[in-house]
Amino acid sequence: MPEKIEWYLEFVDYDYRPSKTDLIVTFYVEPAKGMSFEEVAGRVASESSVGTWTTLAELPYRIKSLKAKMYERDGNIIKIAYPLDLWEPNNVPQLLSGIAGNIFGMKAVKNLRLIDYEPPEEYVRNFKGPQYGIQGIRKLLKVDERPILATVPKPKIGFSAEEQAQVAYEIWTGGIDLLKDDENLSSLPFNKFEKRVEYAQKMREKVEAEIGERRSYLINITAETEEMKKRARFVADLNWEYVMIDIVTTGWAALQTLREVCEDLKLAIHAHRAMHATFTRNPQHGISMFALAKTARLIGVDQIHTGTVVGKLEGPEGEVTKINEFLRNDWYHIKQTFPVSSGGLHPGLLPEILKRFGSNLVIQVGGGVLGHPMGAQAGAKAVRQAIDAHLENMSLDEMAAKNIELKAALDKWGYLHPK
Ligand code: CAP
Ligand code: MG
Repeated sequence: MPEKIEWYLEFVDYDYRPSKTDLIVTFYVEPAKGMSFEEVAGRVASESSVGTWTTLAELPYRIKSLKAKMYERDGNIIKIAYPLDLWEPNNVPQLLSGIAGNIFGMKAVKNLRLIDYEPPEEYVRNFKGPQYGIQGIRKLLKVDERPILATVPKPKIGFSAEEQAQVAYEIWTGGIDLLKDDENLSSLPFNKFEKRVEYAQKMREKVEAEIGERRSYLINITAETEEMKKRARFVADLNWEYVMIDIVTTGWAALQTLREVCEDLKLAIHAHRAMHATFTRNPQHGISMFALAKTARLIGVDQIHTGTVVGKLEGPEGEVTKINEFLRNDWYHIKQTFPVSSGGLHPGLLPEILKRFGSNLVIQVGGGVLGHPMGAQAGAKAVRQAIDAHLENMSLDEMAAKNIELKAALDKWGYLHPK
Protein backbone atom coordinates (compact mmCIF):
# COMPACT_ATOMS: atom_id res chain seq x y z
CA MET A 1 0.00 0.00 0.00
CA PRO A 2 1.72 3.27 -1.10
CA GLU A 3 2.51 5.52 1.84
CA LYS A 4 -0.21 8.12 2.52
CA ILE A 5 0.93 11.67 1.54
CA GLU A 6 -1.82 13.68 3.20
CA TRP A 7 -3.70 13.42 6.50
CA TYR A 8 -6.19 16.33 6.25
CA LEU A 9 -9.30 14.18 6.62
CA GLU A 10 -8.06 13.27 10.11
CA PHE A 11 -9.04 16.86 11.01
CA VAL A 12 -12.67 16.32 9.99
CA ASP A 13 -14.94 14.62 12.53
CA TYR A 14 -18.69 15.19 12.28
CA ASP A 15 -19.21 13.03 15.37
CA TYR A 16 -17.03 15.30 17.52
CA ARG A 17 -18.83 17.28 20.20
CA PRO A 18 -16.79 20.28 21.42
CA SER A 19 -15.73 20.31 25.06
CA LYS A 20 -16.53 23.25 27.33
CA THR A 21 -12.92 24.40 27.09
CA ASP A 22 -12.58 24.27 23.30
CA LEU A 23 -12.19 27.53 21.37
CA ILE A 24 -14.72 27.46 18.53
CA VAL A 25 -14.15 29.31 15.24
CA THR A 26 -16.77 29.85 12.55
CA PHE A 27 -15.42 30.21 9.00
CA TYR A 28 -16.92 30.78 5.56
CA VAL A 29 -15.00 28.44 3.20
CA GLU A 30 -14.99 28.28 -0.58
CA PRO A 31 -12.87 25.33 -1.83
CA ALA A 32 -10.52 25.79 -4.80
CA LYS A 33 -11.56 24.07 -8.01
CA GLY A 34 -11.23 20.31 -8.02
CA MET A 35 -11.03 19.88 -4.24
CA SER A 36 -13.67 18.28 -2.02
CA PHE A 37 -15.18 20.42 0.75
CA GLU A 38 -13.93 18.06 3.48
CA GLU A 39 -10.37 18.04 2.10
CA VAL A 40 -10.31 21.85 2.21
CA ALA A 41 -12.03 22.13 5.60
CA GLY A 42 -9.55 19.56 6.93
CA ARG A 43 -6.71 21.71 5.59
CA VAL A 44 -8.09 24.77 7.40
CA ALA A 45 -8.32 22.85 10.71
CA SER A 46 -4.90 21.24 10.21
CA GLU A 47 -2.90 24.30 9.09
CA SER A 48 -4.41 26.47 11.87
CA SER A 49 -3.59 23.96 14.59
CA VAL A 50 -0.82 21.33 14.34
CA GLY A 51 -0.66 20.07 10.75
CA THR A 52 1.17 20.75 7.51
CA TRP A 53 0.78 19.66 3.88
CA THR A 54 1.99 16.10 4.24
CA THR A 55 2.05 13.13 6.58
CA LEU A 56 5.00 13.18 8.99
CA ALA A 57 7.53 10.52 9.88
CA GLU A 58 7.14 10.97 13.62
CA LEU A 59 4.31 12.46 15.72
CA PRO A 60 4.65 13.25 19.45
CA TYR A 61 2.06 11.31 21.46
CA ARG A 62 0.16 14.48 22.46
CA ILE A 63 -0.65 15.44 18.83
CA LYS A 64 -3.94 13.49 19.00
CA SER A 65 -5.20 15.73 21.81
CA LEU A 66 -4.02 18.94 20.08
CA LYS A 67 -5.59 18.46 16.66
CA ALA A 68 -8.35 20.90 15.73
CA LYS A 69 -11.52 19.30 14.35
CA MET A 70 -13.97 20.58 11.77
CA TYR A 71 -17.12 19.13 13.32
CA GLU A 72 -20.02 21.06 11.77
CA ARG A 73 -20.92 22.23 8.27
CA ASP A 74 -23.86 24.27 7.04
CA GLY A 75 -23.34 25.01 3.35
CA ASN A 76 -20.11 27.02 3.16
CA ILE A 77 -20.11 27.76 6.89
CA ILE A 78 -18.01 25.48 9.11
CA LYS A 79 -17.22 25.28 12.79
CA ILE A 80 -13.79 24.16 14.00
CA ALA A 81 -13.05 23.23 17.62
CA TYR A 82 -9.54 23.99 18.93
CA PRO A 83 -8.25 22.44 22.18
CA LEU A 84 -7.42 25.14 24.74
CA ASP A 85 -3.83 23.90 25.10
CA LEU A 86 -3.07 25.31 21.63
CA TRP A 87 -3.43 28.88 22.95
CA GLU A 88 -1.01 30.74 25.24
CA PRO A 89 -2.89 32.76 27.86
CA ASN A 90 -2.97 36.54 27.19
CA ASN A 91 -1.20 36.25 23.80
CA VAL A 92 -3.47 37.71 21.09
CA PRO A 93 -0.82 37.74 18.33
CA GLN A 94 -0.34 33.98 18.82
CA LEU A 95 -4.08 33.31 18.73
CA LEU A 96 -4.45 35.20 15.44
CA SER A 97 -1.30 33.62 13.96
CA GLY A 98 -3.21 30.37 14.44
CA ILE A 99 -6.85 31.01 13.53
CA ALA A 100 -6.14 33.92 11.15
CA GLY A 101 -2.73 33.07 9.75
CA ASN A 102 -1.44 30.80 6.95
CA ILE A 103 -4.89 29.41 6.19
CA PHE A 104 -5.85 32.57 4.26
CA GLY A 105 -3.06 31.98 1.79
CA MET A 106 -3.63 28.28 1.11
CA LYS A 107 -4.10 27.40 -2.57
CA ALA A 108 -6.78 24.95 -1.44
CA VAL A 109 -9.15 27.80 -0.54
CA LYS A 110 -10.65 30.05 -3.20
CA ASN A 111 -12.06 32.25 -0.41
CA LEU A 112 -11.96 32.10 3.37
CA ARG A 113 -13.51 34.42 5.97
CA LEU A 114 -13.18 34.24 9.74
CA ILE A 115 -16.73 35.15 10.81
CA ASP A 116 -16.47 34.74 14.59
CA TYR A 117 -14.59 32.98 17.34
CA GLU A 118 -15.90 32.00 20.76
CA PRO A 119 -13.15 31.68 23.37
CA PRO A 120 -14.04 29.62 26.49
CA GLU A 121 -14.14 31.38 29.87
CA GLU A 122 -10.80 29.73 30.75
CA TYR A 123 -9.24 31.75 27.91
CA VAL A 124 -11.18 35.00 28.48
CA ARG A 125 -10.29 35.12 32.17
CA ASN A 126 -6.65 35.92 31.25
CA PHE A 127 -7.68 39.33 29.87
CA LYS A 128 -8.55 42.59 31.68
CA GLY A 129 -11.09 43.90 29.14
CA PRO A 130 -11.97 47.63 29.26
CA GLN A 131 -10.73 49.62 32.29
CA TYR A 132 -13.80 51.90 32.33
CA GLY A 133 -16.41 50.37 30.06
CA ILE A 134 -19.65 52.14 29.21
CA GLN A 135 -20.66 52.90 32.81
CA GLY A 136 -17.18 54.14 33.69
CA ILE A 137 -17.04 56.45 30.68
CA ARG A 138 -20.44 57.91 31.46
CA LYS A 139 -19.28 58.56 35.02
CA LEU A 140 -16.03 60.10 33.77
CA LEU A 141 -17.88 62.52 31.46
CA LYS A 142 -20.89 63.02 33.75
CA VAL A 143 -23.29 62.10 30.89
CA ASP A 144 -26.00 59.71 32.06
CA GLU A 145 -28.43 58.86 29.27
CA ARG A 146 -27.87 60.62 25.97
CA PRO A 147 -25.22 59.55 23.41
CA ILE A 148 -21.69 60.82 24.02
CA LEU A 149 -20.78 63.30 21.26
CA ALA A 150 -17.39 63.79 19.59
CA THR A 151 -16.06 65.96 16.79
CA VAL A 152 -12.85 65.65 14.87
CA PRO A 153 -11.58 68.94 13.41
CA LYS A 154 -11.57 68.92 9.60
CA PRO A 155 -9.51 69.20 7.42
CA LYS A 156 -8.17 66.09 9.18
CA ILE A 157 -4.65 67.47 8.95
CA GLY A 158 -3.75 71.14 8.45
CA PHE A 159 -4.52 73.09 11.62
CA SER A 160 -1.60 74.10 13.83
CA ALA A 161 -1.72 73.01 17.48
CA GLU A 162 -2.94 76.46 18.48
CA GLU A 163 -5.55 76.63 15.68
CA GLN A 164 -6.88 73.22 16.72
CA ALA A 165 -7.38 74.53 20.26
CA GLN A 166 -9.48 77.36 18.79
CA VAL A 167 -11.64 74.77 17.04
CA ALA A 168 -11.86 72.89 20.32
CA TYR A 169 -13.26 76.03 21.96
CA GLU A 170 -15.97 76.25 19.32
CA ILE A 171 -17.09 72.64 19.46
CA TRP A 172 -16.86 72.29 23.25
CA THR A 173 -18.88 75.48 23.89
CA GLY A 174 -21.29 74.37 21.16
CA GLY A 175 -22.13 71.29 23.23
CA ILE A 176 -19.85 68.46 21.99
CA ASP A 177 -18.35 66.37 24.82
CA LEU A 178 -15.17 65.15 23.10
CA LEU A 179 -12.63 66.74 20.79
CA LYS A 180 -10.99 64.00 18.71
CA ASP A 181 -7.75 63.82 16.75
CA ASP A 182 -8.04 62.32 13.29
CA GLU A 183 -6.58 58.88 12.66
CA ASN A 184 -3.57 60.18 10.72
CA LEU A 185 -2.84 63.20 12.93
CA SER A 186 0.18 62.26 15.05
CA SER A 187 3.04 64.77 15.52
CA LEU A 188 3.73 66.93 12.48
CA PRO A 189 5.98 69.96 11.86
CA PHE A 190 3.06 72.42 12.12
CA ASN A 191 1.20 70.47 14.83
CA LYS A 192 3.55 68.86 17.35
CA PHE A 193 1.88 66.31 19.66
CA GLU A 194 2.97 67.92 22.95
CA LYS A 195 1.98 71.42 21.82
CA ARG A 196 -1.45 70.22 20.67
CA VAL A 197 -2.13 68.50 23.99
CA GLU A 198 -0.92 71.51 26.03
CA TYR A 199 -2.95 74.09 24.08
CA ALA A 200 -6.05 71.87 24.33
CA GLN A 201 -5.59 71.53 28.10
CA LYS A 202 -5.50 75.30 28.57
CA MET A 203 -8.59 75.64 26.35
CA ARG A 204 -10.44 72.94 28.27
CA GLU A 205 -9.83 74.76 31.55
CA LYS A 206 -11.23 77.95 29.98
CA VAL A 207 -14.30 76.20 28.54
CA GLU A 208 -15.14 74.22 31.70
CA ALA A 209 -14.87 77.40 33.74
CA GLU A 210 -17.25 79.12 31.30
CA ILE A 211 -19.90 76.39 30.90
CA GLY A 212 -19.52 74.34 34.08
CA GLU A 213 -19.69 71.04 32.13
CA ARG A 214 -17.11 68.28 31.63
CA ARG A 215 -15.27 68.23 28.30
CA SER A 216 -12.51 65.86 27.15
CA TYR A 217 -10.32 64.86 24.21
CA LEU A 218 -9.57 61.63 22.30
CA ILE A 219 -5.83 62.22 21.94
CA ASN A 220 -4.23 60.23 19.14
CA ILE A 221 -1.00 58.68 20.44
CA THR A 222 -0.60 56.34 17.42
CA ALA A 223 3.16 55.81 16.88
CA GLU A 224 5.87 53.22 17.56
CA THR A 225 5.07 51.45 20.86
CA GLU A 226 7.76 53.03 23.07
CA GLU A 227 6.75 56.44 21.73
CA MET A 228 3.08 55.66 22.45
CA LYS A 229 3.98 54.81 26.05
CA LYS A 230 5.81 58.16 26.32
CA ARG A 231 2.86 60.06 24.83
CA ALA A 232 0.39 58.27 27.12
CA ARG A 233 2.43 59.38 30.13
CA PHE A 234 2.46 62.96 28.79
CA VAL A 235 -1.35 62.86 28.40
CA ALA A 236 -1.77 61.54 31.95
CA ASP A 237 0.60 64.20 33.36
CA LEU A 238 -1.76 66.86 31.97
CA ASN A 239 -4.73 65.11 33.67
CA TRP A 240 -6.53 64.07 30.51
CA GLU A 241 -8.91 61.09 30.52
CA TYR A 242 -8.31 59.32 27.14
CA VAL A 243 -5.83 58.19 24.57
CA MET A 244 -6.83 57.23 21.02
CA ILE A 245 -5.00 54.36 19.27
CA ASP A 246 -5.29 53.21 15.66
CA ILE A 247 -5.40 49.59 16.74
CA VAL A 248 -5.01 47.93 13.33
CA THR A 249 -2.03 49.95 12.12
CA THR A 250 -0.29 49.79 15.51
CA GLY A 251 -1.04 46.10 15.98
CA TRP A 252 -2.38 43.77 18.65
CA ALA A 253 0.85 43.45 20.64
CA ALA A 254 1.12 47.23 20.92
CA LEU A 255 -2.50 47.44 22.04
CA GLN A 256 -1.89 44.83 24.73
CA THR A 257 1.13 46.80 25.94
CA LEU A 258 -0.75 50.10 25.98
CA ARG A 259 -3.68 48.49 27.82
CA GLU A 260 -1.26 47.72 30.67
CA VAL A 261 0.23 51.23 30.54
CA CYS A 262 -3.24 52.83 30.51
CA GLU A 263 -4.25 50.77 33.55
CA ASP A 264 -1.46 52.37 35.56
CA LEU A 265 -2.16 55.83 34.11
CA LYS A 266 -5.96 55.51 34.53
CA LEU A 267 -6.46 56.40 30.84
CA ALA A 268 -9.46 55.22 28.82
CA ILE A 269 -8.72 53.86 25.32
CA HIS A 270 -10.58 55.02 22.20
CA ALA A 271 -9.91 52.54 19.38
CA HIS A 272 -9.84 53.81 15.81
CA ARG A 273 -9.95 50.99 13.25
CA ALA A 274 -8.24 52.62 10.22
CA MET A 275 -7.04 49.89 7.79
CA HIS A 276 -9.67 47.37 8.97
CA ALA A 277 -11.46 47.54 5.60
CA THR A 278 -8.43 45.92 3.88
CA PHE A 279 -9.65 42.64 5.38
CA THR A 280 -13.16 43.14 6.82
CA ARG A 281 -15.01 44.44 3.79
CA ASN A 282 -15.11 41.45 1.41
CA PRO A 283 -17.98 39.17 2.55
CA GLN A 284 -16.23 36.14 1.03
CA HIS A 285 -12.66 36.67 2.25
CA GLY A 286 -10.88 38.09 5.30
CA ILE A 287 -11.87 38.64 8.91
CA SER A 288 -15.18 40.08 10.08
CA MET A 289 -15.39 43.41 11.91
CA PHE A 290 -17.29 41.42 14.54
CA ALA A 291 -14.18 39.31 15.25
CA LEU A 292 -12.01 42.46 15.25
CA ALA A 293 -14.32 44.27 17.69
CA LYS A 294 -14.47 41.19 19.96
CA THR A 295 -10.66 41.05 20.06
CA ALA A 296 -10.42 44.77 20.86
CA ARG A 297 -12.96 44.42 23.70
CA LEU A 298 -11.12 41.35 25.05
CA ILE A 299 -7.83 43.27 25.22
CA GLY A 300 -9.68 46.23 26.71
CA VAL A 301 -10.62 49.22 24.58
CA ASP A 302 -13.32 51.44 26.14
CA GLN A 303 -14.66 52.71 22.79
CA ILE A 304 -14.38 51.39 19.20
CA HIS A 305 -15.65 52.59 15.81
CA THR A 306 -18.20 50.11 14.44
CA GLY A 307 -19.88 51.95 11.54
CA THR A 308 -23.08 53.82 10.71
CA VAL A 309 -24.75 51.94 7.79
CA VAL A 310 -26.08 55.34 6.58
CA GLY A 311 -22.78 57.28 6.45
CA LYS A 312 -19.93 57.45 3.94
CA LEU A 313 -18.16 54.21 4.89
CA GLU A 314 -19.14 50.60 4.20
CA GLY A 315 -20.80 48.64 6.99
CA PRO A 316 -23.65 46.14 6.43
CA GLU A 317 -26.74 46.91 8.53
CA GLY A 318 -27.05 43.52 10.21
CA GLU A 319 -23.37 43.33 11.14
CA VAL A 320 -23.14 46.82 12.68
CA THR A 321 -26.19 46.08 14.84
CA LYS A 322 -24.78 42.68 15.87
CA ILE A 323 -21.42 44.20 16.80
CA ASN A 324 -23.01 47.00 18.80
CA GLU A 325 -25.24 44.55 20.69
CA PHE A 326 -22.26 42.28 21.49
CA LEU A 327 -20.19 45.23 22.75
CA ARG A 328 -22.99 46.35 25.08
CA ASN A 329 -23.91 42.87 26.36
CA ASP A 330 -22.43 40.99 29.30
CA TRP A 331 -19.40 38.81 28.54
CA TYR A 332 -18.04 36.95 31.61
CA HIS A 333 -16.09 39.56 33.66
CA ILE A 334 -15.36 41.76 30.61
CA LYS A 335 -16.86 45.27 30.87
CA GLN A 336 -18.93 46.68 27.98
CA THR A 337 -17.22 48.67 25.20
CA PHE A 338 -18.90 51.80 23.80
CA PRO A 339 -19.71 51.43 20.07
CA VAL A 340 -18.75 54.56 18.11
CA SER A 341 -20.85 55.61 15.13
CA SER A 342 -18.86 57.88 12.80
CA GLY A 343 -18.18 58.62 9.15
CA GLY A 344 -20.20 60.96 6.96
CA LEU A 345 -22.66 61.92 9.69
CA HIS A 346 -24.47 65.28 9.96
CA PRO A 347 -27.51 66.44 11.98
CA GLY A 348 -29.97 65.19 9.33
CA LEU A 349 -28.79 61.57 9.84
CA LEU A 350 -28.73 61.50 13.64
CA PRO A 351 -32.34 60.42 14.25
CA GLU A 352 -31.70 57.43 11.95
CA ILE A 353 -28.57 56.52 13.89
CA LEU A 354 -30.43 56.72 17.21
CA LYS A 355 -33.35 54.71 15.84
CA ARG A 356 -30.99 51.96 14.56
CA PHE A 357 -28.50 51.78 17.42
CA GLY A 358 -30.16 53.45 20.46
CA SER A 359 -28.60 56.12 22.68
CA ASN A 360 -25.98 53.99 24.42
CA LEU A 361 -23.49 55.05 21.81
CA VAL A 362 -20.70 57.50 21.00
CA ILE A 363 -21.53 59.55 17.90
CA GLN A 364 -18.70 61.31 16.07
CA VAL A 365 -19.55 64.14 13.63
CA GLY A 366 -16.58 65.77 11.91
CA GLY A 367 -17.38 67.26 8.50
CA GLY A 368 -21.00 67.52 9.64
CA VAL A 369 -19.89 70.09 12.27
CA LEU A 370 -16.87 71.78 10.64
CA GLY A 371 -18.83 72.09 7.38
CA HIS A 372 -21.76 73.94 8.99
CA PRO A 373 -22.43 77.21 7.07
CA MET A 374 -22.42 79.22 10.32
CA GLY A 375 -19.16 77.74 11.64
CA ALA A 376 -18.10 75.00 14.05
CA GLN A 377 -19.87 76.26 17.18
CA ALA A 378 -23.17 76.42 15.27
CA GLY A 379 -22.40 72.97 13.84
CA ALA A 380 -21.99 71.59 17.33
CA LYS A 381 -25.22 73.24 18.46
CA ALA A 382 -27.06 71.75 15.45
CA VAL A 383 -25.85 68.25 16.47
CA ARG A 384 -27.11 68.74 20.03
CA GLN A 385 -30.43 70.08 18.71
CA ALA A 386 -30.83 67.00 16.48
CA ILE A 387 -30.11 64.70 19.41
CA ASP A 388 -32.52 66.64 21.66
CA ALA A 389 -35.22 66.40 18.98
CA HIS A 390 -34.98 62.62 19.05
CA LEU A 391 -34.91 62.43 22.85
CA GLU A 392 -37.94 64.79 23.06
CA ASN A 393 -39.82 62.84 20.35
CA MET A 394 -39.82 65.85 18.02
CA SER A 395 -39.12 65.82 14.27
CA LEU A 396 -36.00 67.61 13.07
CA ASP A 397 -38.19 70.08 11.20
CA GLU A 398 -40.09 70.95 14.40
CA MET A 399 -36.78 71.44 16.25
CA ALA A 400 -35.33 73.38 13.31
CA ALA A 401 -38.29 75.75 13.36
CA LYS A 402 -37.01 76.91 16.78
CA ASN A 403 -33.25 76.62 16.20
CA ILE A 404 -31.43 78.44 13.39
CA GLU A 405 -28.33 76.24 13.69
CA LEU A 406 -30.28 73.04 12.96
CA LYS A 407 -32.24 74.79 10.22
CA ALA A 408 -28.98 75.87 8.53
CA ALA A 409 -27.63 72.32 8.74
CA LEU A 410 -30.79 70.87 7.18
CA ASP A 411 -30.75 73.57 4.49
CA LYS A 412 -27.19 72.47 3.55
CA TRP A 413 -27.33 68.68 3.90
CA GLY A 414 -30.98 67.78 4.36
CA TYR A 415 -31.14 64.00 5.01
CA LEU A 416 -28.30 63.16 2.62
CA HIS A 417 -26.62 59.73 2.82
CA PRO A 418 -23.08 60.70 1.69
CA LYS A 419 -21.01 58.42 -0.54
C1 CAP B 1 -14.96 60.65 10.19
C2 CAP B 1 -13.52 60.21 10.28
C3 CAP B 1 -13.40 58.83 10.90
C4 CAP B 1 -14.23 57.77 10.26
C5 CAP B 1 -13.61 56.40 10.50
C6 CAP B 1 -12.83 60.24 8.91
O1 CAP B 1 -14.95 61.97 9.71
O2 CAP B 1 -12.78 61.08 11.10
O3 CAP B 1 -12.01 58.51 10.80
O4 CAP B 1 -15.49 57.79 10.87
O5 CAP B 1 -14.45 55.42 9.93
O6 CAP B 1 -11.64 60.50 8.93
O7 CAP B 1 -13.51 59.92 7.94
P1 CAP B 1 -16.35 62.58 9.23
P2 CAP B 1 -15.17 54.36 10.89
O8 CAP B 1 -17.24 62.68 10.47
O9 CAP B 1 -16.03 63.94 8.67
O10 CAP B 1 -16.89 61.64 8.21
O11 CAP B 1 -15.87 55.21 11.93
O12 CAP B 1 -16.11 53.62 9.97
O13 CAP B 1 -14.09 53.50 11.45
MG1 MG C 1 -10.89 60.19 10.71
